[in-house]
Amino acid sequence: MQSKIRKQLVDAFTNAGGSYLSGQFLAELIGCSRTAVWKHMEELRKDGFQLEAVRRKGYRIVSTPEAITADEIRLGLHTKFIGQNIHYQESVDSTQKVAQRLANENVPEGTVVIAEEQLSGRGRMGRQFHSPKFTGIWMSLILRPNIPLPKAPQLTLLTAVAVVQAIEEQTGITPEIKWPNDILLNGKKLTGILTELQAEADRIHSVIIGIGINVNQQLIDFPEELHSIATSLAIEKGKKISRSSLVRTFFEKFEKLYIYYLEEGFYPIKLLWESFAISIGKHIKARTLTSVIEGKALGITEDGVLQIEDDSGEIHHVYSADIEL
Ligand code: BT5
Repeated sequence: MQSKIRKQLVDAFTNAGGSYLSGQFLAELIGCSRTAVWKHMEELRKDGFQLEAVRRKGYRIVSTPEAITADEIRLGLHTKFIGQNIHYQESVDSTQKVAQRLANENVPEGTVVIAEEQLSGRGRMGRQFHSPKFTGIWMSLILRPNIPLPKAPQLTLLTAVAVVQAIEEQTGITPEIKWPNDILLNGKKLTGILTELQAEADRIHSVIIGIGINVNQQLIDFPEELHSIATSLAIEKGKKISRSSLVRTFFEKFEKLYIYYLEEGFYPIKLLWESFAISIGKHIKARTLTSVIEGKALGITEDGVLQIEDDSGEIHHVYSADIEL
């Protein structure tokens, strides 16, 4: 639906204050047929509006979807800098792209870009990340840590720990982490993390951490090819979860871990990470860009590199790969 029509409809219902608006009235308002009005209303329904349609009376909005605007999130947020500066957009191609632009404009550390939907959400290596409207948390966090370039992947692991802690606190469910960037629930992907860098020589200018959390999708909201591999918190819990509370809790957990990390180094984070990791001690297959390494996952090094021992006892260091359990 064009955003202009959508705004006209939402404004009309807001002004009507809970009363019914007839199909005829709405058709005249936006200049289309009554069948087209019906189609627009179905789209609003898909976007999370709860609607009521009554013959001869028309339509009424019973409830609007929970938004994750800056105001909504900042209310009751207890952080020093993470999430204190939020750029909210209803629709973007990718929050990573917006964050990259902002990072070049020297916005403060901890600035977050968050959107209700991404039209071309990105995964690693040019893959797509499905990010439908009003259902999940699609955001990018801008950091400027004073750490050497090779240590940047540690931030992906730190982020995964913060996401697990936030989900645990908000829902009572403890998901598991699959190295390096997936968070799984009952074997299905709940969250993906994408860390991108802006650096000169070996000096980090900014680290942009993209986080996509499936929150309130139902199975039908996922495209067919993800049905067997993806899940959401609502599917697992059987009820909707407040996205803004989850975002706030994530910011608070993240900030604590990040400050701790900058002061104490990676070791304490590594221990937390390992306590939530599923692959450690298991036989796994790591597909890198150039080879496949099979063996027992021993753990991660101080730098966040995965160690795999193959059948001949040789230990491999894996910097980037897709893991099959
Ligand atoms: C990732 O890549 O999992 C990183 C995803 C990062 C997404 C965030 S959202 C905010 C920010 N802005 C962006 O544009 N991106 C970041 P990777 O490990 O390459 O996994 C991608 C694969 O996950 C796809 O090929 C699908 O198989 C699967 N997938 C796609 N969308 C999914 C979803 N919503 N839930 C679960 N799995 C999904």
